[in-house]
Amino acid sequence: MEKKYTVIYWSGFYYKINGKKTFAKDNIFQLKLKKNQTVIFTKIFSIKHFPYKTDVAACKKEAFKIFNEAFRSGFSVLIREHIRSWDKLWKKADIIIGGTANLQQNLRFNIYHMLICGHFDKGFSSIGARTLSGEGYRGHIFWDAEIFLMPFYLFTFPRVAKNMLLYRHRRLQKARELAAREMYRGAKFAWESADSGEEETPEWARDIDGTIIKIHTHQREHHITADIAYAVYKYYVATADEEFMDNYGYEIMFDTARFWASRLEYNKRKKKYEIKGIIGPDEFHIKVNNNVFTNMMAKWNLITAYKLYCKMKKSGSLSKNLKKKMNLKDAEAKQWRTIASDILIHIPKNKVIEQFEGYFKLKKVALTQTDENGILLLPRTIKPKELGKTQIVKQADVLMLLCMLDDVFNIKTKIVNYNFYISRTVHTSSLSTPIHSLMACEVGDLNRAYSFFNVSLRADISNLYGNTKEGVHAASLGGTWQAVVFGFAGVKIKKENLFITPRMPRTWGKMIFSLTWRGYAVKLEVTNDVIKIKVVCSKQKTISMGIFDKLVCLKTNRAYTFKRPVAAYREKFYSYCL
Ligand code: IFM
Repeated sequence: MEKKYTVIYWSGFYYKINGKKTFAKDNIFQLKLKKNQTVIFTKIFSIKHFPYKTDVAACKKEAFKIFNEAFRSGFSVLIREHIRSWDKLWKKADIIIGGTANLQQNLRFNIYHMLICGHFDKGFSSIGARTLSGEGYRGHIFWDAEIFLMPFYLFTFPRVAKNMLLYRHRRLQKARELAAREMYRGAKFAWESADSGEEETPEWARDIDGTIIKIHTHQREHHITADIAYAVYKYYVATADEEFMDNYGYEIMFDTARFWASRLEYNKRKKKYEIKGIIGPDEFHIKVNNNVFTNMMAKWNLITAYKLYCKMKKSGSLSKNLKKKMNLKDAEAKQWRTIASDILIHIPKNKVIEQFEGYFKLKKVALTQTDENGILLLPRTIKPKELGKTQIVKQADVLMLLCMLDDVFNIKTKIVNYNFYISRTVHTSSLSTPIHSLMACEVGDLNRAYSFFNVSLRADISNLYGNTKEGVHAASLGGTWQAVVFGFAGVKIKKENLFITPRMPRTWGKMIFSLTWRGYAVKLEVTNDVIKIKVVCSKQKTISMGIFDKLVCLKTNRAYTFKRPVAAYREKFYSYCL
């Protein structure tokens, strides 16, 4: 294997007797001590990595400087700094819920795990499906990172969110190679990615019953490419970081659109573009045609790229460099729009959306048993390899779409689809319950929203999937946060404004939390009836916010209190509550 990094480790010991500090020259200590005398040993170490083949002597010197400063300053100074740093992190990330102590503790367990796995390393790394807490999935990075975890960072530490996207940008060239390898254009991101961005999905893995099966996700689960573009756009909306877009974001948006334009096949008979032989988020059904999630996300990717292209052109900010680098012409961008409007997508208004072509014809299995958390159980009579022939769904797929492209669908469509798919979904992936909790909030089924949330919240602290020893489930950490903030607190981005309309379980009383939005710190204290809000910023400004579904103008650094306006709505709302 190619060597890529130099890792330098420095460590040192000192001990204290009667307050006198002695730096150890060796690991063997010979001390003359009196009876009951106390000796305090302290070991301090530091680890730093450098690119391989850089001047090792210089690296050693640099690493030593960092270590030596820490070593000389002593443990008490280091621990004080450590506590101060943690205080700062919690100030931004904590969510205080007036529920039970247990709930608060479990939620902090989730947040803590996200705090320890976020990076600021300019895209050197991102976050694996089991973080660094275990060896599950070999540390590989999936869509879990951008779609499930990233929102937490985006609204607390946007630099980490940026880092995750830089990780993808640094591997864009590899993604182009992956596309070209399959005769596509643009960039196709690896389903499982690691250091180089190469496709790392193993050929074989264990199925849910423990049998070894062939894996197809790397060949067919293409939606990750649109998911990454989606995350880039969300980052842009929430931060307005033009510099990021100019240097990295637009390139990802355009290269992914280019991929979809080549991936979609034109069906002359149907006069439509389609995507065949795909795996959607529901991995029980492999090699399906026109999975609505994938088709819609491809369409979203193409249209958004087209709109951004036009916006840049109009404002004159489309850099010659980028155009030249990508050999991008107006005709190509127009073609994205044309293809997008002709993709085969059947979304009947207020009716159930078929997950993929032929799904409705599959065997309907009545799922009657639940576990102690209310999660539907797979009937023992069905073997994993037969699942593809049934309507049983592994994890949110159509509902994932309704959640991600929230503003495209009306509430009736959401309710109908929610009711249809919850009776068919067995949540064998930890990615499923948080999305169901969110969707249950959205359609007013607060009872189930709470049950799904409770499973997501306790996925690892209660080892609900039986495999926490392989590491915590990163997507579940981020998904739980989304269920709390986007679900129960009702935070939403609508037409580029931040809205908040809480719908919390009554036992929670109130929620206190902060969000970072376009450089502002938004401090919130909410109950179902009252929102207290203060937008903190170093400058005096006015910003628009959606409060209880109504857009209002707020002055920065001023505290506001809003009451839920319509009493009738309040009663209706409470009838849903726990
Ligand atoms: O990314 C997920 C996928 O959606 C379901 N199987 C596990 C992967 C890693 O968490």
